[in-house]
Amino acid sequence: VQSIREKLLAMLLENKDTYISGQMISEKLGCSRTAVWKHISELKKEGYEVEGLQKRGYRLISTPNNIRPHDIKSNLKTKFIGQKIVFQEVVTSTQELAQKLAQEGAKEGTVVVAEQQIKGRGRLGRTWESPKGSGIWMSLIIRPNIPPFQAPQLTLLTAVAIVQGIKKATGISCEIKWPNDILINGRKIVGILTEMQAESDRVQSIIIGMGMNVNTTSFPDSLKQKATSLLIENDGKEINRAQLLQAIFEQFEILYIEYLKNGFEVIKLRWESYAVSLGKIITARTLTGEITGYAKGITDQGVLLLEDYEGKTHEIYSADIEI
Ligand code: BT5
Repeated sequence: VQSIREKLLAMLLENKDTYISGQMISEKLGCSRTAVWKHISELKKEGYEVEGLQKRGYRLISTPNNIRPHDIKSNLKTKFIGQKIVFQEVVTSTQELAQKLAQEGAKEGTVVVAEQQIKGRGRLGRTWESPKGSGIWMSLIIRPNIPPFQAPQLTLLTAVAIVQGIKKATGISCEIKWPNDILINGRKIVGILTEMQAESDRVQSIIIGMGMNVNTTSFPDSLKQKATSLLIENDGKEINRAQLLQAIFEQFEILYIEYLKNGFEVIKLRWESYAVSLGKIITARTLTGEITGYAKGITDQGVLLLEDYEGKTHEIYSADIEI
């Protein structure tokens, strides 16, 4: 259910090029004109520029770069992905909060979004830099009816959704590095962290964490060589984060429904078309050691196939890849 604020924003966005009268808004929203005026004042406080003319009504001039639930949900064209958003200014990790909500029964498609993470995490206990305001730090809860061994497919599906969402919202092309990185010109722009709660034969919930450097202008020294942001790759032009999120949710939902209906095949083809690591000699660092070889492809489960110099093919379930 949309809140009044979401409905109001959706109306203003739809009528960006004209004025919409206070009378019309109050009729459509079913609230008084004073209430409309109050909601508009609230939006202005958040940084929305709204022009109000006596006889003509209201017109939206510009939107701030906020990612509050109503910023994301107004005009969001999905059925369930992102339709419930839990927003926090600061969290330890959106993964932690999402896990808690999932255990408490949160619906599929619920998203946790934060402006800042104090303890953002990567794989294997690594740190994920999540400074305030510039990025998108979020976790999505899904509940697919699949066996646990297929869960890695969801990381790959997410990567495809993000690449397509970024393209739709900004026109920028990205590449995927198996299993969980999205790169531009060889530098990391997005990291994905998939965590699962499961019984032996059935997934209960999968929490997909996504960390995206959107309007980041600079990185700590340790990341300067390996990280970049959409803003940096967009000639310094700021990206609207709410619109980017909408595009990613919409792409995710389309792919996810396709996946549940017809399996991994179509997703796999898309993934391969965006992958940088396939068909090359790469080194995979796993917990048990290092293997260098030719990256032949991925299996239907999303496992990487690496052929070493002796012609033996290894199945790599999780690793860091060096190209
Ligand atoms: C990842 O791990 O790439 C998964 C990152 C997932 C982050 C999201 S944010 C929302 C949700 N909540 C969380 O707490 N986490 C998820 P991994 O492949 O292990 O890569 C981690 C490595 O990436 C670090 O060791 C750094 O080298 C590098 N790194 C850290 N912060 C970065 C950043 N902001 N941009 C690019 N690279 C970064």
